[in-house]
Amino acid sequence: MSLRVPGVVSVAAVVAAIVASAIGGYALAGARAGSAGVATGTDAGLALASRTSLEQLLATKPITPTGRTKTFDLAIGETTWELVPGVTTQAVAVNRTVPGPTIRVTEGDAVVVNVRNQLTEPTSIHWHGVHVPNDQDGVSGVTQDPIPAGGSYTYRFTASHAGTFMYHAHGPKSREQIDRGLYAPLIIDPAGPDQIAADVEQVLAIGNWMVGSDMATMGAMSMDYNYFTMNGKSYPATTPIAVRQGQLVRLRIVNPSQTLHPMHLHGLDMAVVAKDGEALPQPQRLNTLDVAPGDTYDVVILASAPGTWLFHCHDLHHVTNNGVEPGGLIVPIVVTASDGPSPSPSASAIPAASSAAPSASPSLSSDPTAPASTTPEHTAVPGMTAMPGM
Ligand SMILES: [Cu+2]
Repeated sequence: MSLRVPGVVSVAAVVAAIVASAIGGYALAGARAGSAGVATGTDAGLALASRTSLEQLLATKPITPTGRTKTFDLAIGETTWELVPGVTTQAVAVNRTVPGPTIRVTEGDAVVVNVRNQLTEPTSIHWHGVHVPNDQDGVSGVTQDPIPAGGSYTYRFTASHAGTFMYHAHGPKSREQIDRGLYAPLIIDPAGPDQIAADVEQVLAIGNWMVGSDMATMGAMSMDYNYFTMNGKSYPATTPIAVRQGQLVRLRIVNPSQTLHPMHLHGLDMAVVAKDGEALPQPQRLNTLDVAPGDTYDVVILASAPGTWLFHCHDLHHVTNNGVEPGGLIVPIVVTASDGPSPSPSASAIPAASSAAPSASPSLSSDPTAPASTTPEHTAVPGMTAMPGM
């Protein structure tokens, strides 16, 4: 555009003002996103990346195969699941637990997952965030035929990169199946040392439920959720996280549910260190983290002050059980004074994830109640995992 024509100059000035306004708005949006932990730099929203820098950012990182194969057996079927004492529902569970057993492997491992569909409807499993061969991506009707009722499918992929991921239904009934519990964390540990070296680690998988509804017949847009769970349980049945003052706590949050959950921490701050498994270039300190559908986050908390600090969703509909507060997405974090008694095991959310996990077996199991089985050095356990020293 020419600046030699006065009329054009004034138009250009108006355009410049509009652009400046738009940039301001975008910067504001960036700041909001930043508050949710997704800022990627000090001037996120303003810096223009080059094609070269973007290609570098998105390049597939080479991985070194470990030479190990980890095999898991997942049996998908209906089971009666208790969300909170006295409230049960028919869940679509993996190995009869909600969430399903955490699959935990190391970057470069060969992963084999035998899925048996014991439902009366088709399904398939998607490895959310993992870079898998296209025909292993688990999308019914696109990358594979659905696994029919009574059928089986074996997925094979390499653990592509370290991070917090998940697996969930991706068949023709994925909405209902996920809402009824067909999801689980999938954690890939780095091949090298874990730089965060937290003292305590806890996986938290969020779920929304429509209890009392006939989910098979309700409209596709129904979002009448009335129970909300962390690792399959609604408060007060959620398991508190018990730590000692001064410990560093790593939370791996996965949200396979279909709504946003602004997770707020009382009394302490969190540092967001990774989103969708990808380490953020700059960890961000905050007290409320918007966890959108499909998101995973790694956050770190320094348990600097003793007390019972709530970690809860700030969409307050989500801290109710069928409309009654308090309930739903509340997890107490119990920090014991450094000179006080050790955290009580009964109040601890930190069962040691070890090869002694019940029913875990290094061999393939035909028992549908068994958690995912794998080799002894990495055993998946149902529901929560916590690995001191991770
Ligand atoms: Cu929420």
